Amino acid sequence: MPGVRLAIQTVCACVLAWAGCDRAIGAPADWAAWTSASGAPVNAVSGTIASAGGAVSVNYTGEVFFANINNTGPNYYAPATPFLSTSVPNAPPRRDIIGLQGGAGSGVHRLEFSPPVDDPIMAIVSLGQPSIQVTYDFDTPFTILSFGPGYWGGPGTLNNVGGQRLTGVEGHGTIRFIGRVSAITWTIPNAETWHGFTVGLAGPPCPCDLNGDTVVDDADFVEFVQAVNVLDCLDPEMPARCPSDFNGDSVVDDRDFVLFVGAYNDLICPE
Ligand SMILES: [Ca+2]
Ligand SMILES: [Ca+2]
Ligand SMILES: [Ca+2]
Repeated sequence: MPGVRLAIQTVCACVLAWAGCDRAIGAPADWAAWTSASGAPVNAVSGTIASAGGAVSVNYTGEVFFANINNTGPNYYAPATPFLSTSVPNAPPRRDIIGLQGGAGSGVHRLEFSPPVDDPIMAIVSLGQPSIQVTYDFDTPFTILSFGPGYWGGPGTLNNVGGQRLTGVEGHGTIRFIGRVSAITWTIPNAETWHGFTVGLAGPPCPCDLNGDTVVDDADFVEFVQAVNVLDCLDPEMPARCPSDFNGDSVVDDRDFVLFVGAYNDLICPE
């Protein structure tokens, strides 16, 4: 449908000019729901990540300063900015967080995923303080996706200092572990009160390819328009998991269209 493509591209150009946006983003990440805590004091927290590939059980064991589960407590993921990147367009939507102190004697902190997962992500709140740098010494390689000032202010810095070590100076942000993992462990050599985390799975890198043929073209646009007409992700008419909601706000509207046209202009999905 070359005529249709031309028409869409014309619209795209206008929307992109208006939005100042020329890059597609990843699909929304699926963040964990932490639902139970055990031990006195608490030393184990468990939950679930509802992902496109099915539910993943996630269990944390080790030192716990506090655990906010079942979406209770302050929203330490606000502002969302430090957690957002082209790979992760949405901050954790629940308030669930596992708070740590670390330090000598805090032992091994351990996360287990069942079944194993590829490239899990971790949102971190307040690693260190402006005058105290804190290190997470992981057994798994990672990359930093985003960081910046957050709930507890700044500077908000996260640094990958090599040796699978992450340092934070009042660091808020998101990191991604590399590879398939069933468990991640880390130690925290120096104590600080406090820093916390949750985990999740990033969405696919080419979310606008709704039919999965590695290009974003008119066939995807047809599916997208159908989703726009339904609008609400909770509407039973909407395809399961609402794949056209690219920004994860539970509706399919103009904001998603802006993201779609960026990917449509690119045509070929990133590797
Ligand atoms: Ca802190
Ligand atoms: Ca496609
Ligand atoms: Ca949306």
